[in-house]
Amino acid sequence: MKLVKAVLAASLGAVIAASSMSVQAKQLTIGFSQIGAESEWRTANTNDVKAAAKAHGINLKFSDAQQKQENQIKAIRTFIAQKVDLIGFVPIVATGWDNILREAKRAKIPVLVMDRDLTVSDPSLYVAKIGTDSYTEGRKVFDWLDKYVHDKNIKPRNGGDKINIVILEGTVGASATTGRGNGFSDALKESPNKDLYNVLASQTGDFTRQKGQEVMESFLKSNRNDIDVLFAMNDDMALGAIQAIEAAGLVPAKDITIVSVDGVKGIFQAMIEGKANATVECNPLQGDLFFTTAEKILKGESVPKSVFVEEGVYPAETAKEVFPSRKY
Ligand code: GYE
Repeated sequence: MKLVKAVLAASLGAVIAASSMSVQAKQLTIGFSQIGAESEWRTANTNDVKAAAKAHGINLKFSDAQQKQENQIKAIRTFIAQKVDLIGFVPIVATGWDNILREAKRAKIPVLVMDRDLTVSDPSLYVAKIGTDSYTEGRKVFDWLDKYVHDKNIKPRNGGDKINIVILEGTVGASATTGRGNGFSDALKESPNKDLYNVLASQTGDFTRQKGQEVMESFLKSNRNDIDVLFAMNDDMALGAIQAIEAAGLVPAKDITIVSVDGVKGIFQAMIEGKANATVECNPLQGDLFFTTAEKILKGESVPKSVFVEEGVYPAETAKEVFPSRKY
C-alpha cells in the first residue's frame, strides 16, 4: 500500500512537473501580416522577421498582403479564427483598422504593430508599436540637405534665386509618407534659410522603383532645367529616378542633388558610383525587438507604447567605407 502511494505520489509529481514545464515551454504562435514586397527595404524587413521568429522559437504564420489593406484585414481575421497567441502587422496605411482590431480585442488576442504607425479611435486596440520614426527621418533629410547646399555652395541651375526641390512621396496614407513629409517641411520652415527653398512638385511614387522612375520622368518633362534637388521618400524611388535623370541627359548627384531614405545596398552602390548624394537610414531589422516585445506582452509584462529603432545618416563620402558592413 505504502509503495503504491509512493509510486502514485511520484508519478503525480512528475505529471505536475511535466505540465508546468510544458506551460513554460509552450511554443508561441504569432500571426504576422506584412504589406507586400514593394521595396528592397521591405524584403529585408520580411527576411529579418522570419529569421528572428526562428531564433526566438516562434511558430510564425506569415501572410503577404500584396500591397492591399483588404488582404491585411482578411489575414488578421484568419489569425483570430486560428486563435494565435498574438497578432503582428505593418499597417499599409494609417487608418481603417478600428473594426478588425475590435474583433481581435473581443477574442482577447493582443496586437503588436511593426514599422508604420496607425491612427485608431481607441488606443487600447493595440498594445504597442515598435519600429520606424518617419518624422525624425524627414527632419534629418532636410537638415542634411540644408547643410550640403551651404557647404557645397549649390546654386539654382536656372540662375534664379530659389533651390527647386521635387519630392517623390511614398504610398498615399502611409505613416511613412506623412511622417517623412511633415518632418521635412517642418525642418524647412524652421530653417533660417527657408526662403532659399521652393518645393516645385511633389507626387507619389508608391515606394517603388518603377513608379519613382515614371514620376521623375514627368517632373523632368515639365521642369527639366529647374530641378535642383530630389527628395525621394525611399531609396527604391531614388534608384528609379536616377534612370529617368540620366535618360533626360542630366547628371544625377551633380545637376540634381539626390537624397533619399532607407539605406539599402542599392543606394550605397549608387553613391559609390557617384549617382546619389545621401541616404537617411531607416532600419528594417526590427524582428528581434518585435519578438522580444511580443514575449514580454504574453508574459503579462508592461511595454512602452512606442519604441523606435536606431537610425543614422550616410552621405556619399562614407558609402565605400560603410558598404561592406551593411546588412541589408
Ligand atoms: O522606407 C520603404 C518601404 O514603412 C519605413 O516602406 C517603411 C517604408 C520604407 O516600402 O522603402
